[in-house]
Amino acid sequence: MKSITIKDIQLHVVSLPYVEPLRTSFGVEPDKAAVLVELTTDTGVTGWGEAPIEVRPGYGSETVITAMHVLDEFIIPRLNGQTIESPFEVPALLKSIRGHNFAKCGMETAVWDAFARTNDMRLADCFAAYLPAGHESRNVATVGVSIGIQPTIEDTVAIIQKRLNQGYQRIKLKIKRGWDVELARGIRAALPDITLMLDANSDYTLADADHLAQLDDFNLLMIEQPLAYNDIYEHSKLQAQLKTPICLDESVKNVNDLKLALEIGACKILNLKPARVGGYVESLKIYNLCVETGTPLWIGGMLETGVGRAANTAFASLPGVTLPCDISATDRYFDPDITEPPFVLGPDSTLAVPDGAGSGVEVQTDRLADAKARWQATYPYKQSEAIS
Ligand code: OSB
Ligand code: MG
Repeated sequence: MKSITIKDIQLHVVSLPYVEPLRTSFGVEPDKAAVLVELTTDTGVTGWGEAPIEVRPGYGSETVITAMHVLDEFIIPRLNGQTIESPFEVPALLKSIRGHNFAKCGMETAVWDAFARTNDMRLADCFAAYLPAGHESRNVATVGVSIGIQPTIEDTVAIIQKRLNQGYQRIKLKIKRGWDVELARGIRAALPDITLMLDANSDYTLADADHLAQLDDFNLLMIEQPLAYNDIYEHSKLQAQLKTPICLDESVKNVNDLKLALEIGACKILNLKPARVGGYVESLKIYNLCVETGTPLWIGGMLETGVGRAANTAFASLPGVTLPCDISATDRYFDPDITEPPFVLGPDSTLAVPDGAGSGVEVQTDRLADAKARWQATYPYKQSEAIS
């Protein structure tokens, strides 16, 4: 494969209005925020990446401002001017920077995109080139939809019905303390046969084990991240008391976290968010571990713009991703998104991998400018004032 030499890296902070915000156990953000990384090579090829950051340190510890700081002052200087033979060199170049996985993922994704475009390959085929034979892209990703906390069970049934009518075949509901067992009972009474899972975003403690065990009655595909965002140990104690498989999200930050979790029985399924683990190089290591251990794997989402969604869809098209992913069609998130073409839900709850080289989507300059202006206008220096 042809190497790339990085000539320039630009950052863009954007804000987009959500078609429908997502309320989780830790709150709701009214707008989508992201830091986009635009990389240009010495041959004039452009690659894009997204750090799908949030304004507050709610899901992870990073925020828009920490990502800007670390990208600008530490990550970009280590990559600018470098000649890269393979995207696998990026984590090594960033080794002296600890943490900040979302920021690193934004940078690494831009490298992958520029690398794939330089080699006139789709990103999906570029990922597969670093996997054992037989792991070629299926050209589609099987997806579901994540539904936020609603005011009532009736409202929840109505929105699930709308998503089923649109063609989504796997429903994930956000839960929190006090909004769990009765919710599951109500949904199962109305919709006994749907493929249903719950995501707690770390709202419970091990003392809630008996309460959570009541969820075993509702034929759930899995329960995602019931306990602390930084815990693996107590999840193993909880899994021993539940029939419902636990899926880890927040607490798996690298391949070794997953090795530990599997060895002690802390989860049976993994939600892999490439941003959470620092990018697609670490994601490929995790993918291989899941294949070797027979661990069901799916790709999670952070309500990405089209930039992050395209890269995640490419990864989700690999055959070792065995369960439906949290990557929904563009119209579930933004109208319009900043990239073209949009992702449209296809047959059997799938999104197609675009045909074009790299991520296969193109950032629209006018919409990027609007989204940057929106960030400037919406968020004052003290960003918490804008969301509290
Ligand atoms: O826990 O999976 C989560 C969004 C923001 C923060 C955390 C989570 C989510 C999602 C979004 O569930 C899924 C999507 O991108 O559609
Ligand atoms: Mg989750």
